Amino acid sequence: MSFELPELPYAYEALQPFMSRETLEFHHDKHHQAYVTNGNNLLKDSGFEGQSLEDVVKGSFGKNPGLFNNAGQHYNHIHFWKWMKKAGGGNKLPGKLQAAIDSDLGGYDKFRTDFMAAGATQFGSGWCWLAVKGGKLMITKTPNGENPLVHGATPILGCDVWEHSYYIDYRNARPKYLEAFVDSLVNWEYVEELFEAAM
Ligand code: MN3
Repeated sequence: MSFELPELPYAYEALQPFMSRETLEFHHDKHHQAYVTNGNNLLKDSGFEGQSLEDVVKGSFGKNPGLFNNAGQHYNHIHFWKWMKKAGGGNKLPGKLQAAIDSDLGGYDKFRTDFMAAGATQFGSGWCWLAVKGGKLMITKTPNGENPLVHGATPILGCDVWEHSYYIDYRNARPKYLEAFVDSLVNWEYVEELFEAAM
């Protein structure tokens, strides 16, 4: 099995004005493609050939940093494209997910504040996450290409806070980008799908 760049699930203009065509062209066509290309080169003779992407990510963590960084970022970005949609975001969540956010995270408004704070306080490159661990929702953040999979949790929503994800549209204003992501881009139906699969 080798890594392959998936097509974006929408047109390059679909997320405007919150995320521009130019950002998606660089982020998907250049950055994600580089993780795929480098990951495939590093997969050769690594001992991880033929494993699923999730198993490569979990197995290479702490053992093969070059492969891990690229496989981790490939996994993260496959989902990142699907975590967004045109006219997404906001507080209209599917019922089961809403109930879990109420019981585990203190409700939608607190989730929104805490998720954005996790992204804003991740020092340098990384991701903020909504994940499931032990049947409960949690908010967390990770550096670089790391994700909750390597910490025994299942990511169900993640926001890329590497500068390549927001600098063209928001310059240094990471909090504004996080606000746009949560309020106007999140594909809650996909988050619910992953939530149900993780429970
Ligand atoms: Mn990225």
